[in-house]
Amino acid sequence: MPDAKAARLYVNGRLLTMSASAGGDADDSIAALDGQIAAIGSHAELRRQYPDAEVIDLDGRLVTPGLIDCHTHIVYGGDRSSEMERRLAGESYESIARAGGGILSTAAATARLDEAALAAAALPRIDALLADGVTTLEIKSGYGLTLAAELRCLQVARHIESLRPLSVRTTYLAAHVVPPRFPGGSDGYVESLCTQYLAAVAASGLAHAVDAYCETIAFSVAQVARVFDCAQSLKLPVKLHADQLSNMHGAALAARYSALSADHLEFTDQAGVGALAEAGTVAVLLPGAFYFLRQQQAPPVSALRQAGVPMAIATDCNPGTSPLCSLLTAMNLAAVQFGLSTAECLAGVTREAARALGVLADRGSIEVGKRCDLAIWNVDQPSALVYSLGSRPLYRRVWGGL
Ligand code: DI6
Ligand code: FE
Repeated sequence: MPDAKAARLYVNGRLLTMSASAGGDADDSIAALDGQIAAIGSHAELRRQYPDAEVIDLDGRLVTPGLIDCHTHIVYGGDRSSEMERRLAGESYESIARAGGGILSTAAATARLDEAALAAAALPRIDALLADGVTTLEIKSGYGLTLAAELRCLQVARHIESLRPLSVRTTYLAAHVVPPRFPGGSDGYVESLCTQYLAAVAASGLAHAVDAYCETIAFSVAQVARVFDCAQSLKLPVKLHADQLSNMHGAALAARYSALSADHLEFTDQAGVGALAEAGTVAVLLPGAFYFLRQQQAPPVSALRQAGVPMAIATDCNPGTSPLCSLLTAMNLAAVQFGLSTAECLAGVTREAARALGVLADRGSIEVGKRCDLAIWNVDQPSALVYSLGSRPLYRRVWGGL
């Protein structure tokens, strides 16, 4: 095993730092020490500063921050490919969900797997993301219908960090689906979330944030507000599945709670965009779900851009609406379907994705003092990462300096 404490120099790269401060023109090298970026400078400079360092020559390759997938539901059991056939035959996502398919069918399959089997099911999907240069991954629970099952999924998500060289940020997707025959229905379920489950998850230390699904087929604004009040009293930051299938005014709701992010936003109106801008909440665009559901109305990208709302892009990897395990593909979909520029796409999977997770202070750009998480690419120019589909351009990934 290489020693993370020893200095390593990544030299002769073309650095796309994604940082606000412009670096020197001659900066082509990065010194990694103790998992962090200790210095950025010219090859000669850094050799002088770190004469004993191991040197890795990048031969002029493009270097970006390691990619960050800031919205996934990647830990689950089962297979819903048959649902795709039903949808191709004309059934809607909502009607399948109402008939007990959808999230509930994944929940049933998830309940049948123990921790080892859940991790084994998730790993191929995670490995696909690693092959795209992902170094930080958000994973939501939400397919467990009991508190115990939710904690199990969060535990598995955390355990992924010991199985792969990767940082995981976990989110308790508290209000995702109402367990069947729950006493008191959805209100009863929200009551249990607020009086028991959220406190238990907070005490477990297994969640970095709390999420909810605000939709006609899921939870109402009033119900989500209750969950968010409770999360905030437990000092857990919130984020929201907002305005994906209808305008529930979810963006404004997320903004009201200073959410880290509001995700989807296909039906968000101008007032919602203004609220996000005011709150500094990140808009997380999920073009895989838009594509897979064959939606017609794209999120209000020009309005978001004009209002200065930061935009991130994620896979939303989930078995029902976005079976997508490629963040590079998500960038392409965001460019082609939503009209993001290639620069916006690249910021969306690095700096803005870090902002959406509340971890911008230590990752998301190549800057001294941040984690040394890098993706090194076999491409001539950054736009090539957005342009092609399925070309596997990653040369090498660096996580924590190694
Ligand atoms: N995230 C979700 O939680 C839902 N859609 C989305 O983008 C439903 C996922 C599912 O059908 O399993
Ligand atoms: Fe989602």
